[in-house]
Order: sequence, then C-alpha cells, then structure tokens
Amino acid sequence: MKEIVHVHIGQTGVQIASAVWELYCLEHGIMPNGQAVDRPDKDPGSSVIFYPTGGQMVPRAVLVDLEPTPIDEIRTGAYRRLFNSEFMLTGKEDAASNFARGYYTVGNELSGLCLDRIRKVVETCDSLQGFMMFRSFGGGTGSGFMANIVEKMKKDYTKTICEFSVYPSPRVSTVIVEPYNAVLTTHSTIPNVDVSFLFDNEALYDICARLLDVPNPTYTNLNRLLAQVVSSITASLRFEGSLNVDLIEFQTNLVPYPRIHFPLITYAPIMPAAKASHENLTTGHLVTSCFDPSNHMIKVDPRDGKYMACCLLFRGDVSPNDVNEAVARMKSTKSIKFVEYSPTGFKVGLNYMPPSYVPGGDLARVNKALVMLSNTSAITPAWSRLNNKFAMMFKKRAFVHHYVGEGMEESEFTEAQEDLKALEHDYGDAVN
Ligand SMILES: Nc1nc2c(ncn2[C@@H]2O[C@H](COP(=O)(O)OP(=O)(O)OP(=O)(O)O)[C@@H](O)[C@H]2O)c(=O)[nH]1
Ligand SMILES: [Mg+2]
Repeated sequence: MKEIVHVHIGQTGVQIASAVWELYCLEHGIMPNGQAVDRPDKDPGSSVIFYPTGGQMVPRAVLVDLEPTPIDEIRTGAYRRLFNSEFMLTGKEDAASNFARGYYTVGNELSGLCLDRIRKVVETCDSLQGFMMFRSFGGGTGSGFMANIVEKMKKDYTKTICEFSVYPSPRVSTVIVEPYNAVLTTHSTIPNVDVSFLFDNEALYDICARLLDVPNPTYTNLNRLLAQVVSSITASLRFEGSLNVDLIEFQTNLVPYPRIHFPLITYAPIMPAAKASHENLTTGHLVTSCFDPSNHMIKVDPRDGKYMACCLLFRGDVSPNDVNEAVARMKSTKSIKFVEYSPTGFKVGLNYMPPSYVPGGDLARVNKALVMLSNTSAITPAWSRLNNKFAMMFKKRAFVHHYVGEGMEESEFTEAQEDLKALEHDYGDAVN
C-alpha cells in the first residue's frame, strides 16, 4: 500500500481536517482515541493514511496554523488523542488575511519547523505516493503560508502534490482582499502543485440549503460535505475495488497540460438523511446528477465549455455493466462536448466500499456514490470573476500598502495579474 500524507493549513485546512478525519475514522473502524476496533492487519488500506504506534492508529497528517484557535479546538475536542501532538503546529498570530504575512514575515518563521514535521511524517511511510494539502485561497495563512511551504516541498520531494482549496465565493466572502490572496497564491503555487480541486463556499452553501434541507449551514455542514468528496477520491487508494485509480493516474488522466490542473468536482447522491429509504438510487441516476450544474462544487455551467478529461469514481454497490450503459448514454448526449483530442474522455474507477454515514450528519445513508472529476474549460468564468475583482481593487492600488509593508514588491501584483490572465487564455487554447 502506498501512503499519502495530508497537510492541513490555516483555519479552513484545520477545520476540514476535523471533518475528514472523523469520516476516515468511521470508515476504518478507528475510535476517536486512535484505537482500532479490529486488528489493523484486517484493514491494510488504513495504513495508507494512518500509521500504527503504541497500540493506536495515528493520522499521517500535519496540521498547521499561524494562530492557535482552530488547532486548540482539536487539542481539546473529542479527537484530541487521535493526532500526534508533535504534528500539530501553531504560531502566536495569524497572517491577518494577508498573503504577504503568510508568505514572507509571520509565515516564514514557522515554515522550517513545518517542513521538518512533514519530513517526519514522510519518514513513517514505506512508499510515499504523494501529498494532499487543504487550505483556503482567501486567508493569509491558506494563501501565503501554503505558497511558501509548497514551493519548498516541490524541491524536496518528487511525489504528486494535490490540493483541496476553498475558492473565494462570488458572494459569500468574509474577507475583502480575498481576490488579491487568491490570485497571488495561484500565481505562486501553479508550478508547484500537480492537481488542484477547488470548492466554492457559495456552491456548498447552496447545495446544503437546496438539496440537504439545511437553510443556514455552518462550516461544519460544508466541511462534512466536502469530507465525503475527499473520502471518495481517496477510497480507491484505501479499499479494494475492481478498477482502482491511484494519485498518479488521476494526474495522468486529468491534466493534459501542466497549468490546466483545476478539475471541477461533482458528487452524487446529495440527499438529506430523512429521504434515504424512499429513494431507489440507480447508477444511471448518479451519472446524470453529476452532470447537473446544481451538484457542482463550484459555480460554473459545464455547458459553457468543453471537457478535456473526466474521471468517474464510483463506490459501493455498482456493477460494471450499469456503469458502461450509463457512460454510453452520457457520451451520446449532445450538450456534453469533449475536445477533439480526447474523444473517449471517460476514466472510470470502481471501488467496493460504500460511503459511510456520519451520525448526526446531513447526508443520507446510501449504498453507492459517485464523484466526478472533470477538467473542463467551463471553469474559465470562475477565473475571470476573480481576475476582474482583482483588477478593480488593484487599479486603485487599494489595500496594496498592507502587502508592501510585509515585504512584497508591487511588481508581484502585476506579475500575478498577468499570469492569471494568461491562465484564462491557456484554457481557451487547450480546447480550441
Ligand atoms: N469551507 C470552509 N471555508 C472556510 C472555513 N473557515 C474559513 N473559511 C473560508 O476561508 C476564508 C478565510 O480563510 P481562513 O482559512 O479562515 O484563513 P487562514 O488560512 O486561517 O488565514 P489567516 O487567518 O488570514 O491567517 C473565507 O472565505 C472563509 O469563508 C471552513 O471551515 N470551511
Ligand atoms: Mg486564520
């Protein structure tokens, strides 16, 4: 089994860790104190993400935040004995929503220690497959510190680096300078990250309100939904299946050009806990739902673009015949356009392990699920939205002095702006 190391950065990264590791523990029969219900050798897949020590299973994970509050919640919460305290790092003050503080000043002080702890977790692995990083684009730590760390990790390791990032929502945003942070971090991380999965909080809020009957979702609601997606992506690395897809295969299939590495995520079924027993869920229904924009984790319309690649990762009670039929039906749908150089386009993964139900969670208990990862130019408007917001503020040089005061040159803003404009064009070139 090839291991993966999770790295959770800033408030978003750390709070997502709570949801993701709660789910991983449920899936692998590990109690909040790290004790396995069964002997670990009965579940070899657990070693992909946990390592055994002193009679308990410990996450192969580093949690780091420049301020203590989010990690202190874990240190005092139900899962306080699960994580190795050495792998939970906190500083004294946050990056105050400022990329430059996360990258240069405050962040740079903690980066050496953080890389050392990542190295220690890597040393628990026999055959490292790659890293999964979690953070927001909008926070100073998520944007700046992540950029700092990942730049150094790229020099130290040759393994795949995937990221799960919260993209600033068009409307639901708590930080004015998020477009700056998002553009600066994308410019800085794009050469160092292999695959980036983006989640837009507004899309997640909408899904909770419309599909899950949670009209006023909290971060916990959003993060639990997000955790099911993450789990479905890593399920094929942890559980048996007839067609398992590993990290390198994701990268090979999803990323036709190095910079075009931001697949769109959709998940199905998204239905409330109360509805489960009334629904007869078919494989065809899962596939159709995944092409429905209302299940997208980022606000874009797939009909606006062309697909370059599409991975369908099924889990649970799904037969290859049903999958073939459903995929053939989708291929003949006129509204789904693929680029000419990728006419077949679909990569399928089949894993036997159904999703786990989280007690008290919003999602229904189901026997099958599908996560679709599609590289499509329909994501371009999401970049344009961000670039326009950046341009509006930068034209007036609004808030720029906060960044310059933390050691950044104004020219970095211009470079980042040009790079992200170029990304919009790259998408156009990739599909035409
Ligand atoms: N999905 C989700 N989004 C979050 C969560 N916490 C914060 N956000 C979003 O993340 C952005 C703010 O970034 P944070 O992650 O709080 O910032 P940080 O990385 O800790 O950086 P600083 O606090 O500025 O040092 C805003 O867009 C929030 O809406 C969370 O638990 N889940
Ligand atoms: Mg913070």
